[in-house]
Parts: sequence; C-alpha cells; structure tokens
Amino acid sequence: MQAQYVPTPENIQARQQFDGFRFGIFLHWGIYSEFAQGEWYLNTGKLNKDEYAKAASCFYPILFDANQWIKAIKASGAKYITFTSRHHDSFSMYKTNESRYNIVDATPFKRDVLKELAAACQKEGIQFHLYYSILDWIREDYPIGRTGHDTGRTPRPNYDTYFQFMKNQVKELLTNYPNVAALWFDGYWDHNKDVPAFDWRLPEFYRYIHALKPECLIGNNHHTDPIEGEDFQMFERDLPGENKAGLSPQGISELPLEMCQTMNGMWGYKVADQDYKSVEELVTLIINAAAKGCNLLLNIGPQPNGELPALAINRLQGIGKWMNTYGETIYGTHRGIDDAPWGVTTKKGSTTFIHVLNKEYREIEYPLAKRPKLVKDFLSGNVLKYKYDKKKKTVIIPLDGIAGVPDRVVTMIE
Ligand code: FHN
Repeated sequence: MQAQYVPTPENIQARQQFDGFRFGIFLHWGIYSEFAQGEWYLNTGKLNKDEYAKAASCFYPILFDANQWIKAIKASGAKYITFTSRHHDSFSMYKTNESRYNIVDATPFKRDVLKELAAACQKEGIQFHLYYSILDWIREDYPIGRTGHDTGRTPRPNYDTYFQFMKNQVKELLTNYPNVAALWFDGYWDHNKDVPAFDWRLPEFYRYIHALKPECLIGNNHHTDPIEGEDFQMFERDLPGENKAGLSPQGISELPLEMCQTMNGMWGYKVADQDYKSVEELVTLIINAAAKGCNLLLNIGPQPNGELPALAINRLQGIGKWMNTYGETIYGTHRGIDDAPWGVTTKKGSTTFIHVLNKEYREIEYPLAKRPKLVKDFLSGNVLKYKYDKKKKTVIIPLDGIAGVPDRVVTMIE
C-alpha cells in the first residue's frame, strides 16, 4: 500500500501562487495547424498517419517569434501560459530523444519552440506550463481507446512501454526546460468507457513526476473528481459547478481551480472559425471565474505561419486594457458571491469587490452582518452614500454615476 500523497511545502506554495493568477493563456499549436481544421483533424478527417506526417516535412512557421507572443500575452494581464508539448497526434513540439517525430528532427524549421517559449516566459516573468497528451493516435504501443482508429497503425498495445515512453518524455520536459511549473494532462477520457476499467497508473506517474520536481503542479483534464497526486483541478468549457458543455460532471474540490475555454470555437487553428467571443464576454468570464475562486485558461490557436491570429491579439489587447484598471479586483482574490441577480463578488481580506454585471440595476442590496466601514466606486474612488438596514442586515448601495464596462465595480471594506 503506497503512502498517501502529501504535497511538499514548495508545492503548497506553488499552488497558492497559481491560485492567485486567475488568468492564463492556453496555446494549442502543432503540425495540425497547417491543415487549419483544428487539432483533431487526424482523427476527424480519418487521415492516414503517413499522409498526415507530410505536414511535419513542410512545417516552417517563418513568422514565429516567442518573444512577440509572450509580450502580447503579458500585456493581456495573463500570468501564465500552457503550451501543447505533445497533442493526441503524437507530434512533439520540442526536441525529444524518445521519438524522431518532433519539431527539431522532423521539420525543416528545426527550432525547439518550447525552448524559445520557455526563455521568453522566463524573460517576461510569465509562468510556463505544459500540456501533455497521455492519449496517442499514432504510436503502436498505445492501447487504442475510443479515438484514433483510422490512422493506419498496426496496434501492438503495450502499456508498459508506452508508460515508460511517457515517463521519459516528462523527464525531458522537466529537466531540459527548468522553468516548467505545471503539467496539464489530457486524453484520459479515451478509455472512460472500458470494462474492466483501464488503469493509466496515474498515481504512479504522478509520484514519478513529484520525485523529479516536487513543486511541479499536476492537473489532469479527466473530467472526473481529482485523482491522488493532483495539485489542481480543471474544468473544460464550463465554470466549476456548471456543466452546460457536458464535459464537467465532476464535483468541486479544495484544490486550486482552473477552467479552460476557447476564444472562438476550436482549440487548434481553424481557418473557417472566425467566430471569436467579444472582449466584453471574455472579461465577464474572467470575473465570473474569479467569483468562483477559479482561474481562466483562455485558448489561442496560433497560425501555421507562426503568428497569433489578429483577432486573438485584438482580444488580448482588450482584456489587457480592462485588467490594467481592474486587475486588483481579480488577481489574488478569493471566491465570493457567484450568482446574485445583479452580479458577483470577489474578496481580498476585509475588502469585497462587488461586480455589478447586470446593467439594469440602479442600486443593489447586499447581505452583510454589520455596517461596512467604507463603500466606494472602485474606478473613481468616490465614497458612496450607502444605507444600512439593521433589521434585514443588508447594505443598500446606490449605483448612479458609476461607470464601467462590462461591469460596474464597488469596493466595500468591512
Ligand atoms: O481532445 C482535447 C482537445 O483537443 C483539447 O486539447 C481540449 C482542451 O481542453 N482537451 C481535449 C478534449 O477534452
């Protein structure tokens, strides 16, 4: 019987820091970007793996500039990135000795973009996280699950060798790129219908990772409750506790929380999908996530030429403008009220930031045990003349004259 996972003090500290970030950028970039049909094209297009691999032989993202990406991301107010080191298509976006199918050995570009991104993050003070798929659509030793049936491989399932391969790759990631602060696993659900249940040996995998780097945060997009050894919990396309997209039936744990969402509809670059959420919608999502004590990991699918899409840059700029002013009400805050008819709140010590998202409200009633010390308009700093109803134990806050898009923010000090 293995001893239960006890995070080290460094790991606990890393969790706390991560929990304060509240906003990060997800980057889905791989040779799939060249087809411009999203990151699942090998599977959805029922492509043969050797035909697909031709995308590697002409992958030359001439406009890629890690510093430019990270500068644009930093200006948005994001505190970290999560980059796809290897997606389901088996292609490693870094120099690995475990497979020749990687960006340095199999493309004319020959540059280790992971190294460049790691360095740019280091320079700009952005935390560096890596996505890693435990599901593989090409390797023969991967025990095929629900997806990746038509890639033309000869199945030779051997989870022992595949598991060893993953361990070796993860070791490379943690040792060759020292600023990797978190690993974000994906693909577990490929085997979630197996009878008997498939054993990914995750606690063993996590023990291996934590032995290499105890402070490395581990998260897994398995859509279930946290598994022994994980350091943060994630939700896909929904806020914790919501399950509109049908991918988040899990409960909410005490671990730091992260929700990931796309800017348009797809994770990897899809040329036909220009349907980007507005800055207002995205900022609202950041606010709602913060009110639930949750980080938003917002995705961008970089183009095959190495640039971030112009619409994505536009959204980064818009979010950055808002974060510049209102960041204090988001970063390092704790969960507050997340479902009032007028909006939500975030908290920091004795301060509550009241985010009035509903434009129709001229005043709000806020439940509070005793009269607050001070209530003011966050933007102007003007003190607001509130009323306190002792019987109902509510503060009545007038909103006239308070400006702000997408929300009006009131600071209340208890
Ligand atoms: O299949 C992947 C998908 O391509 C993408 O990486 C997302 C991100 O959360 N995760 C999987 C779907 O659950």
